[in-house]
This record gives sequence, structure tokens and C-alpha cells, in this order.
Amino acid sequence: MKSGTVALVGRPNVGKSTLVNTIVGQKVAITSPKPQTTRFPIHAYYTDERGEIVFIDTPGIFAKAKDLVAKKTNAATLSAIESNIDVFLYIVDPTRKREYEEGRVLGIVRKIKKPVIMVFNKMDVQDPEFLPQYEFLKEEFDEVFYVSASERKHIKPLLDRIFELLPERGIEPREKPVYPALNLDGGTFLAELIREKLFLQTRKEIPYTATVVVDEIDERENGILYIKARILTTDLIYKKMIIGQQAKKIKVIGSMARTEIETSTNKHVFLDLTVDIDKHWMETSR
Ligand SMILES: Nc1nc2c(ncn2[C@@H]2O[C@H](COP(=O)(O)OP(=O)(O)OP(=O)(O)O)[C@@H](O)[C@H]2O)c(=O)[nH]1
Ligand SMILES: [Mg+2]
Repeated sequence: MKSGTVALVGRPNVGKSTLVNTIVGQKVAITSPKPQTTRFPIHAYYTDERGEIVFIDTPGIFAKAKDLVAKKTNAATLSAIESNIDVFLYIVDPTRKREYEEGRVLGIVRKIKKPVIMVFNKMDVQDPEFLPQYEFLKEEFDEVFYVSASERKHIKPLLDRIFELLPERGIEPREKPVYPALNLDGGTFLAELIREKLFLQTRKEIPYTATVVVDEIDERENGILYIKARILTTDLIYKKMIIGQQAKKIKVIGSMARTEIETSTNKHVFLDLTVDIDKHWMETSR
């Protein structure tokens, strides 16, 4: 059997988490149009008759770590890169201009001694404007693939090639399939789903001032899954914006999160979601 570890690297917003979700066929990592959505490496398992792959979705690497979350995110990415990885996927987004940020990622990618596959994502977009800026990088890589993570295009050939590159190894037999097939505990996963809705529903800097903690998960006798969660933010002004006029914003965030949790758990969910101020959450969170 083949088995190994594959890490996705690339600057924020290129579609790394979307690609992992598409390959694994299940939502394991949250995604959003905003950069720096992923904050810590997520390990997701893919298995078929050929063997098993652990995909590591890393936070996007960025040029300047302005705040503490960005600094921690960068460190998490680097340690994921240094650990035991067999194949790297270097993801680029030809719909966006190549900027200094890309140079920083390239600097890291060029130092990698393991096989690196360059992956052009978002190829569902017609004539991506900045394609030529990335095309000439192709000669630096042995393998190049053009895919669309969101439209699930050309994923199979990419996966076939990854399997070819992976070593033959014994796989630890498992009694039961791992589910959900990832390295997060249930509470963290629920917090991530809520954080995704926060990213999608709030503007500009607000998502970066905030995080989500789940305080309680309780299966009640009436079959309802009770979840108590809090959004933590650094200032009263952000708290007000997250709650919104007549609490409209927080209601939308809560109901989107609840709907998704109901779908993924197949249970009725009561989500008790509030917003608190915690000026220091960045220092204490992971
Ligand atoms: N058109 C198109 N959009 C895509 C594709 N893949 C991802 N996106 C969009 O690109 C945005 C960023 O996707 P993510 O998967 O969150 O990107 P990421 O690289 O994980 O970003 P960070 O976690 O911030 O580093 C989202 O709005 C996705 O819907 C694709 O194949 N085509
Ligand atoms: Mg991500």
C-alpha cells in the first residue's frame, strides 16, 4: 500500500483549504474569500484502494506578520513544512497578481528538497488575468497541474500523480474508519464552522479581531444537541459590529452556523451564541 503525507503551501486565499475539502470529499477546513482564514495546520485523511494520504492544509504564508495571530500562523506553517512530509503542493492563483507575498512563498518552496507539484488553481475562471505571471515559474518544477478546486476539475490526475510519488509503506490497521477524518476535536471543529460564518458575514478587519470558543456541547434527552459558544473580540466597537443593528448580524451568523452543524451532525441543534470582549485572546489561543 502507498502511504504518506502531502502538504499544501501557498499564499493566503489561493484555495488550499477548498482543495483539501474537495479531495477528501468532506468539509474539513473552513474557507472564505478573505485571506488568512486558516489559522493552524489541519490534517485530513484520504483513503482509497491504493493507500492512505494525510493532507496537511497550512495557513497561508504572508510577508509581514503584523499581529500575533499572523506570527503564530507563520510559525505553525513553517513547522508543518519542516516535519515529515513526502510531497508538497505549491498552489498558485492566476486570477490574482503576483506580489511580494508570492515571492516570500517561493523563497520557501525553492528550499524544499522533496518533490514539489505546482498547482494552478481556479482554472474554472475564463482566461485568468495574471496567468502569464505564473507560467514562467513552471520550468522550476517537475510537475505542473491545472485544476479547479471549487468545480472539482482535473483533481483525479493530480491525485493519481501524488500516489505515484508516495512510498510503499505499511498502513496501521484501524478498527474503525476515522470520522471525522481530521485532527481537530469536536469542539474545535464546531468553533471553526462558526468562525467561518463570522468571516463570511463581517467586513474588513473584524474577522481578524475575533475568534470562537465552544464552552459546552451537550446531547440533551430530547435529542437536541445543545452548543454554547462565544465569539471573542478585542473591543466594544467590534462587539457591536458583530452583533449588528437589532442583533441582526449575530442572528445570521448563528443561524448559518446552526444549519451547517445540523447538516454535518444530522441532529437538531440549539446554538447559544454570544459575543464577549477579551482583549488578550490572541495571546492565549493556539
Ligand atoms: N473560482 C474559484 N474560486 C475558488 C477555487 N478554489 C477556491 N476558491 C475561492 O477562493 C477563496 C479562498 O479559498 P480558501 O480555500 O479559503 O483559500 P486558502 O488558500 O485556504 O486561504 P487561507 O486559509 O486564508 O490561506 C474562497 O472564496 C474560495 O471559494 C476555484 O477553484 N475556483
Ligand atoms: Mg485555508
